[in-house]
Amino acid sequence: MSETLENLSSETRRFPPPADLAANANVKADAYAEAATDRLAFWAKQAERLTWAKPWDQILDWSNPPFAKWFVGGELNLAYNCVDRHVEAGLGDRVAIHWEGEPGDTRTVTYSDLQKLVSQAANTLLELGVTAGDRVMIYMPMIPEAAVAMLACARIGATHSVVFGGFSVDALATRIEDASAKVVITADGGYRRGKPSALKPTVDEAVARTGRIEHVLVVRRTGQEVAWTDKDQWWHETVEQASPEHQPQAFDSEHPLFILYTSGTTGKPKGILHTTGGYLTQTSYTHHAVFDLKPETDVYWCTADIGWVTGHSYIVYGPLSNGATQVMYEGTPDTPDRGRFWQIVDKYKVSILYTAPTLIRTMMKWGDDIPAGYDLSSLRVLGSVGEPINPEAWMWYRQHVGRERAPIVDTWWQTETGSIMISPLPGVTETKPGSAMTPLPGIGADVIDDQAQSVPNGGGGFLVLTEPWPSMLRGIWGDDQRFIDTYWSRFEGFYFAGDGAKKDSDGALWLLGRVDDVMLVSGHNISTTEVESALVSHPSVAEAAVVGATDPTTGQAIVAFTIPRGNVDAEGDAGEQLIKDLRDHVAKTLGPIAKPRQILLVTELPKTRSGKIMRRLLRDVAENRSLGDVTTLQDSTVMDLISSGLKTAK
Ligand code: 6R9
Repeated sequence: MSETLENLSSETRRFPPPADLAANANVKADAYAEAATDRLAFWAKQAERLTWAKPWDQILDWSNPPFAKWFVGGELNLAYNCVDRHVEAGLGDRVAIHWEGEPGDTRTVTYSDLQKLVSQAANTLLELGVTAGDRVMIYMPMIPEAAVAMLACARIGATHSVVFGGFSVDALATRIEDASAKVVITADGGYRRGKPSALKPTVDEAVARTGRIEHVLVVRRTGQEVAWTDKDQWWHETVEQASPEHQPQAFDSEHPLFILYTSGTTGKPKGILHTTGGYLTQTSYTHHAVFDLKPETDVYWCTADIGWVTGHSYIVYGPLSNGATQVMYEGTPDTPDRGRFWQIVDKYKVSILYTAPTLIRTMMKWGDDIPAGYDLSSLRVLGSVGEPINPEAWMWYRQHVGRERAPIVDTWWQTETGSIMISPLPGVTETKPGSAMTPLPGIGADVIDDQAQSVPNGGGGFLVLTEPWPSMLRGIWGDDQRFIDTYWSRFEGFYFAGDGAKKDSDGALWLLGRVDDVMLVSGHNISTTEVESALVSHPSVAEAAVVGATDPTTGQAIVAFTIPRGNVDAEGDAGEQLIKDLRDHVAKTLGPIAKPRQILLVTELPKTRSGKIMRRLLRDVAENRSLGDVTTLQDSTVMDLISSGLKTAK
């Protein structure tokens, strides 16, 4: 790969923070200076937001890089920090979770309720023979019991590993094996798209295949008929009958909290390991700082699934450690209709919304009139995570959801980083549509070239993290060498994130997508993100995914898969004209080098369960290959649609 990633687009719009928010912000500009003066003292101060049973002796032990230890010698219980201490502080009646089932059934879970449920689940796990250090798999729909299960594990020191409900038998069985788990917590099913969707049969098959699992705990959610073995126990017959008294025991700051698997591009999935004290310190601080959470008045809603790291850090650990009141939604955004998200915001008066670019682009595609039909005036901070957010999607979010008032925080981070690393602060940062802006206080990040030299402003290259951070992964489960090889070997002394990025003339950071996705066209490295953003900036386009396909003349050529907006005629001649207009539009916006060789109009794009576009599969289509691994695809029929569309387009 040659020196830099091409740096094509230019964006001049600027949005200062609202004055009232800035005046009352949880975190102000001085935090940057404070952290720069003494980074470790800054993190120690944030760790004091938590309740420790035993104070630490040392803030950071980095004597054996890349294996970090934070708050060495300290002891705490995470469930106590997320639940009991709020009850002890007299906040037991505060709502922790406003749960909204897809069919419209609801539950209200207070912090007192949560304390009872988590204690009961902890007692049940202990009765099933789970002890500190054991691994427990969680394969659940988005119901409060999913959060309860995670907290119950944390409470007794068991390490949880959540697998997206809906992943295949294969995916679940491999993860059970890799983690050598002994218990699975699941449900009969959950509701998706208006129908009960079964989970238990997948667990049954995976359990039969691995032979490792001793017990399966099953929540009854849908009431579907389920097969039963002597390993199975109903949640309502065990947990709900168990004693609600459980004394939490403190664990070492470096006690393993969870393993979360990320699908590598090749080979077996990586079990990313997170531990206790540093992880909670940074999730708690970043949730407080980036979303400006005021726990007494805000209603927070993160639309992620619990099976994604975003659900771990910003539904369970961050918000609950801060005593937040939050919404949790079980289902899909278009059930019973496309206004469902806005109806929920309106109903619960959500003030902080954290969602993903894929959803924002979907909402754009559905049309402006849908959010316009709801009262969204409660919203005061909007967050984005998961992919680069295209400037036009950012603007749409600002105008149609934030109604030109609410600041947007575009938060860059990874399963591996555990918490948000690069993001605006809503009361401090003047934002630019499409930029994640700057590293948070206490975080070291840079963009470097092939030679590991920091690029000047205006340059592009590889995003790296330059200092250890409290919620950093502690390794890959069972594979230290792979941990070193994957993240710490490409550039000496830096954590390599695998993302391309550029610094603009002010030094703000723009994420350009995974470096594996970068295209090499006639000797130029072009980022998929910039071409996609140029396409999305055309008024007829809702979403676009761009890949580089082998080309005899240019090495690689740009192939774009594009979803037109809902009101656009893309049939026959109109479609041909649109394709021509779009090719010209990209050439005009970014330069002729970025003009796509081919544009295909499609109705869907292949995405992971967390909403990331799977460009690898589109590359297979564009190069006429059979498809690679599709087990992490959200909807497996999408690829058939795209392949057949491609044939008619040729
Ligand atoms: C939290 C999460 C990590 C990868 C990451 C990057 C992409 C996430 C982003 C973003 C641009 C953002 N990513 N947030 N890219 N801007 N605000 O998504 O974790 O599922 O492990 O994915 O997602 O490519 O490297 P994970």
